[in-house]
Amino acid sequence: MTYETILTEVHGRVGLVRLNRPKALNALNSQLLHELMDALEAFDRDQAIGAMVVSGSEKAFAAGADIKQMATASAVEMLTNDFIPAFDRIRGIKKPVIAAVAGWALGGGCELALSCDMIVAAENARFGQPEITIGVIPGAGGTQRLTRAVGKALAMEMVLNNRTLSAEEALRYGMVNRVVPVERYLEVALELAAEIAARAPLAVRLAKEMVNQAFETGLSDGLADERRAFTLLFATQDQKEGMAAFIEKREPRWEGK
Ligand code: DAK
Repeated sequence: MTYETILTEVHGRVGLVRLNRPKALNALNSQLLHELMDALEAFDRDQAIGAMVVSGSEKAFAAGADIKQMATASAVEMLTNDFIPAFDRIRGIKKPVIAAVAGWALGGGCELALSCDMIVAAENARFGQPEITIGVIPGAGGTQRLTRAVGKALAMEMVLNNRTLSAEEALRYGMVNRVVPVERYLEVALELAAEIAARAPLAVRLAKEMVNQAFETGLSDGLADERRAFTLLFATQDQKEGMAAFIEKREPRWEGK
């Protein structure tokens, strides 16, 4: 498929998607969201890919949903258009997705980063939920994922009063994994993704699923699911290989089987 609003690249076992609407600071319109999700799903199906990175430009990861596209929409149109389903598709991705964020990550852009599994932030990254300034509230997780990530006090300030977070603040509050100079943020995100992509694929898949499960269920159910996932991995060749390699003092060779 040819894309108009994103660029895709493959770096070893890592699939990279760059948001590419520079004139609109990568504002998320329906086309971009669809192309992004299509590309991520294609990488997810590809056995040669073990992890993915989503990035924007040095100026903007994404400055939110496209206000020009939304401005005249009716409530029914917002409810029934394909924007919500497109956004939800990222939850179905099985392989790890790392957001490499430089510049603005606002509104839907902040929510997109929070929908990824990890965030590598450039020093100039700026996170915020400015929807209140245009008369609405976040619609893709800004009141839910953000609150889980940074806690109630700060989430309230961000959502109710457009408080933005610097990269360092986002690190301090546990919202991002690391902060690096802007010249290196993409490289660092790709390195992190490559390290994860080199690990046992089935264990990585279940590990991601189980960490995400911690946000969905109570502790007892979560622990029970974790135990089942743990036990299931003893049915894989990779578990035998991983433990044999440890005992034989050699590197494991993962098959994803
Ligand atoms: N939408 C459309 N165009 C945008 C945009 C946006 N969100 N952000 C920037 N642009 C465009 C500007 O209009 C401008 O275009 P031209 O005027 O040159 O044609 C160009 O990008 C450059 O922007 P600026 O000239 O404003 O650049 P500055 O460096 O001066 O300012 C800024 C950068 C990021 C501070 C500023 O552009 C800004 O405040 N942008 C808007 C940020 C914002 O309010 N974002 C939240 C949007 S609401 C949903 C799920 C999620 C959502 C909705 C529904 N469902 C599941 C239903 C999400 C909603 C949102 O994200």
